[in-house]
Formats: sequence, structure tokens, C-alpha cells
Amino acid sequence: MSDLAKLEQEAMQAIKGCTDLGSLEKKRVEYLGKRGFVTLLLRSLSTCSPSERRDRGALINAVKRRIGLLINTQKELLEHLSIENQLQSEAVDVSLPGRSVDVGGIHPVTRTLERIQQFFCAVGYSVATGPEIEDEYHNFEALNIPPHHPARAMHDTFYVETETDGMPNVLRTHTSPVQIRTMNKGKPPFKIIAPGRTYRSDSDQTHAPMFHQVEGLHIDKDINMGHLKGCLNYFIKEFFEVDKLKMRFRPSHFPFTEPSAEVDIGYEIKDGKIIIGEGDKWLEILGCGMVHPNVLKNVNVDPSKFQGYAFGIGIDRLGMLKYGINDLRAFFETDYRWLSHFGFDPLDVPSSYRGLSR
Ligand code: 2NL
Repeated sequence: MSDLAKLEQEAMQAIKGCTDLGSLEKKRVEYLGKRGFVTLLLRSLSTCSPSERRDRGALINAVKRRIGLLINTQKELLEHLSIENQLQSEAVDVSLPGRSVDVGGIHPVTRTLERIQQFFCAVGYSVATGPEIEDEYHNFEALNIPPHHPARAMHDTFYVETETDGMPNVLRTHTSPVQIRTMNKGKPPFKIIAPGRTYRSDSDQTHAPMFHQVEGLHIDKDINMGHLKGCLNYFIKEFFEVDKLKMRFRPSHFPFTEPSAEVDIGYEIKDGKIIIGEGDKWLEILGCGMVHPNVLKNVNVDPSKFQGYAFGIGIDRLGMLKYGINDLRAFFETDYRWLSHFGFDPLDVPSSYRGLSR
């Protein structure tokens, strides 16, 4: 076998033996590069006679072309294999279930408060807020609860170490002081709700030392108990999403309202579930009344010109009824499993609320 044929055979074998593009490129340089075997052979022709140069030149060039062709073929093969490998190793099994992310939820107390706020804002109330640490004047005195009034003991007040005018401060026992502050700052008419955290030293299945309250206040010329009754009736129907509502005002007593009433609604238990609005049982859900003239005087509102109503609602209790929760303490134990059970469903918005702020 001629030297040239041997060189070609070696080259062909070496090229076919290349399993990656890097070693293939090395072989190309080794044979066809500037100092490659084939290139050197072509250069060596310069010392040959013209006829030899022509014949041998043609042979070498043919070898060069065949080696070049094989390199290209091998290159395409290797590229194809590498894409195949990549497709195999990066293959995605589209039949696998997706990875889910933990989705946050709205706490049932917050959901309840949002429902309440949505209603009252839609009928013209503004939301007022204030401090949770109060002085005794705003929490008691201004509300017609003097120092030795039994209502102070009934409120199971938490006292804190700071003072205002030599009197110990308290954790507010209701959100009424917010309304006192709002009336002190402004002029009637007032139409506000005051939602927020409130505190009483009490703990059992239906009482937590921290709970949530929303109070409402509407003061204007000629506001009467009929307005109070109409407003609460409309609210309770919207809140519980019922068309019919049995509701009664039961005479009661609060130092800050006169007359005062507690509102009961009719209910019954059907298949272990509570049905609100009908039935022959009564459920107390809030307290209310016409704002006491003394309270109006305390905030410089003339009771002969302006009157109005106020009411106080326990948000937690209302949420328990709405969402069928029977132990108030579960609200504040931050048990993740319990909370996700009450996860918020964005589609679960009653039709009467669509188009409002949510
Ligand atoms: C209840 C009773 C009530 C009020 C709160 C109030 C506020 C001002 C003036 C007069 Cl500034 N009244 N608030 C009135 C009646 C009842 O709450 O049982 N709440 C859970």
C-alpha cells in the first residue's frame, strides 16, 4: 500500500473513532491544518518535477477532499448525537403533577370585619380608628361611666403602667373611645364605625382576653330609633345573606345610651347546622341604643339639636356564627391547619357585594 493510501486509511479510522467534537477538531488540525500531514505533503510537491507534481498533486488533493468530507459527516453525526443526548437528559415528564405553592389566606376575623366594613361603607359610614391604650377619661368618664360605677368592674379592665393626668391608663375595653375622640375633633353630623381590638380580663369558650369589636355611631338632626332599627335589620340580612329576618329589640341598659336595647335574631338548628333568620330560638347578637345626652354634652354636642344612635357588635362572635366555628379561642391559636381550613375563596363573594370594594 502506498504511503498516501496508508495515510488516508489511518485518517479515516481516526476520524471515525472520534466520539466528541473536540477530538474531531484535533484530528482535522492534525491532517488538514496549516502543519497537517496532508498540507505538508502538498507543500513537499515544490521539490518535484512538473509532471510528478501534477499527478501526485491530484492524488493528494483527492485524499484531502475525502478526509474533509468524512470530517464533515462525522461532525454532523456527533452534533446530532449531542442534541439527542440533551433531549434525553433534559426531558420533562409532562404527566407529573405540578408543584403547588402554599397560598396565604385571610383570617376569618379579618374576613368578618371586611364584610362588616363593606356594608357600612356602602351605606355612608366612614371608618375611624384610635389607640388601644386609653386613658380612663376616654374609655369610661366621657361615656357616662363615673369612677365607682359598677360597669367599670364589669368590664374586667386591664390596667397598664403608664398614666394620664395621674390616672392609670387602660387597655380599651371597647372601641367607644374612638368615637369620643372623633366627636371631640369634629362637628356633627357624625356617621362612623370604629372597628378594632379590645381587651377584657376574661377567658373561656366564648370569651378571649383580646377580642374584636365594631361600634357604629350616627349623629344628626332628627335621627331616631327607627333609623337604628332599619339600619341594623338591613345589616344583619346582608351579613348573613338572608332575605327574611326575625329580629327583636329587647330593653337593656348601658350607661352611654338611653334607651338601650339588645338585639336578638331568630334561628333554628337544622341537620346540625345553624339557620339564621327563622325558627323559634333567639340569639343575642349586639347591643345598641340612643346616645345618652350626657355623652353628647361631654363632646360639646348640643343634645337638644343633635341626637343619634350607637351600637356595638362583637366581630369574633359574628364570625363564629357566619363560618360555623364553636370555640372562640381557635381564632387566636394560629394553628395553621385550622386557619387553612378557612382559606379564602375569591369566588365565594355574595352577589350583593360584587362591584363593591373587594
Ligand atoms: C355591646 C354594647 C354598645 C355603644 C356600644 C356607644 C358609643 C358612644 C356613645 C354611645 Cl361614643 N354608645 N356605643 C352603644 C350601645 C351598646 O355595645 O354589647 N357591645 C358588644
